[in-house]
Amino acid sequence: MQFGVAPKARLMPRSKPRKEAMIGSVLNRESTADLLTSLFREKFRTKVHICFAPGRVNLIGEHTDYNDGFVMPAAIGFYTWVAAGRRQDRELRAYSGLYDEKVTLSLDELSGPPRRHWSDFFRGVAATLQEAGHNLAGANLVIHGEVPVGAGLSSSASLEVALALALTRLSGLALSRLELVKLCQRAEHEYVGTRCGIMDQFVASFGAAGHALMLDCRSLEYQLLPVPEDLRLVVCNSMVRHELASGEYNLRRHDCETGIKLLHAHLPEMRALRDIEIQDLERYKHVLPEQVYHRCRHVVTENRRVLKAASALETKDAALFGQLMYQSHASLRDDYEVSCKELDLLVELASHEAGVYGARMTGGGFGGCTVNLVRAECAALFQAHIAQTYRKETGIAPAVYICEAAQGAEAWPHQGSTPV
Ligand code: GAF
Repeated sequence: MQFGVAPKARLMPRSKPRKEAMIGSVLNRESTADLLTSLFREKFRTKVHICFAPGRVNLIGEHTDYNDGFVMPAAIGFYTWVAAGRRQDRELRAYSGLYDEKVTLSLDELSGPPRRHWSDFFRGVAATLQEAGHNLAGANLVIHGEVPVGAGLSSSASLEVALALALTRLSGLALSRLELVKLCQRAEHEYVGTRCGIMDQFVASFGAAGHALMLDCRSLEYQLLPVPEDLRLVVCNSMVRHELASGEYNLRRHDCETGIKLLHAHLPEMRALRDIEIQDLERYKHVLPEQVYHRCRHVVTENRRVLKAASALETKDAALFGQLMYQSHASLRDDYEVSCKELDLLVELASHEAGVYGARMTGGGFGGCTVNLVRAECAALFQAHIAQTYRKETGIAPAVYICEAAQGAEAWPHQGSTPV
C-alpha cells in the first residue's frame, strides 16, 4: 500500500517524541510490530501478544448488509494493532495511542449503556465475550490505530476484531472466527450504539490480500474474488465527518424495517428486502410512505448491482463494474440520502479523470471517503490531480490513498518470542 498522507495516529504520549515520530511513519508491519512490542514492554514489562485487524473499503453493496443482502468489501492495509499482556487480577488496563489516554476497567463491571468514549469498544468487546460464556483473563493493552477515524473505513470494526483476537488468545480461548465476528457486531450494537450490519467485522476478519470479498449477509457464505492486478482501489478521503452519522444510520435501518413490515402484508414470503424484486416493490409502492419507498428502492437495486458487479469482476469487465459503482452512488445520494456535497463532488471530479472506471461513496456515508476503480498506471496521476481539483473547489485538502486489497486479522507470528 502506498500512503498519500501518513496516518495521523500516535502511539506514544507527547513526552516521547522520538518513538512517536518513528511509528507514525513506519510503512511495514514488521517494524510496527517491533516498535509496539518495545513500547508495550516499557509500559508493562510482561510477555506480549500482538494482534492486528485491517480497515476496509466497500467496493459495492452499501446499506445492504442489515437487509440480509450482498456486499463486496476488501480489507485495506491500514491496521489497528493491539499489544496485550496477561494480568493476574481482573482488571483491563488499556492505553490508546490515538487518544493518548489510559482507561482501567474491571472485568466484573463492564455493563452499561454507550458512554460515547473510545473505551466503549474494548468495554463492549470484553463484555460481549464474557456474556457469551468466555471467561477472560485480566489484561494490559496498548492500542495503535492506523485506520483514519471517522472516514468510513471501518476503524471501529478493525479495533473490535483486533481486541477480540488479542483478548481471547491471551485468555487461551479458541473461538471460531465467525463467532468472534458476530460478538464484535453485537458489541457495537449494545455498547457503542450503532445497529451496524456484519460487513465490517466480517471483512476485517476474513479479508484476503489481492481479493474482494463477496458476502451473502444472510447465509454468511462468501467468495474471494481476485482484483485484477492492473487495477487499483484509490480511496479519497473528503475529510468531512458527520457527527450525527450513527443516529442517521439507525434511522435508515428503521425505514427499512418499516418497509418490510408494510410489504410483508402483501408479500408474506418476504423476510427481508433481499427477498423482493424491483417489480414487487413497484407493485406495492402505494402502501409505503414516499421516503420508505426510496430507502427500499435503494436496497433492492443495490443488491442486484452487487450480483452484477461480482460477475463483472469474474470476467474482468472493469468498465461494467465502474458503471455499477456510479449507479450505486446515485442511488445512495438520491434514494438513500446518505451522501453529502463533498462526496458527490469527489465522484463527479473522478468521472472526468483519465483511467477511472468508476467511483462511489463508500461506507455508512454522511462524509468519509469515495472508492475509485482506477487503471494501475493512472493511479499516481489521479491521486495528485483529484487532490488538487478537490482542494481548489472546497478549500479542503483531501487524503488520497492508493490501496491494494489486504489480509484480514492475524496474530503477529513472533509474539512472545523474547518474553521478559
Ligand atoms: C457501516 C456499517 F457498520 C456496516 O455494517 C454497513 O451497514 C455500512 O455502514 C453501510 O453499507 O460501515
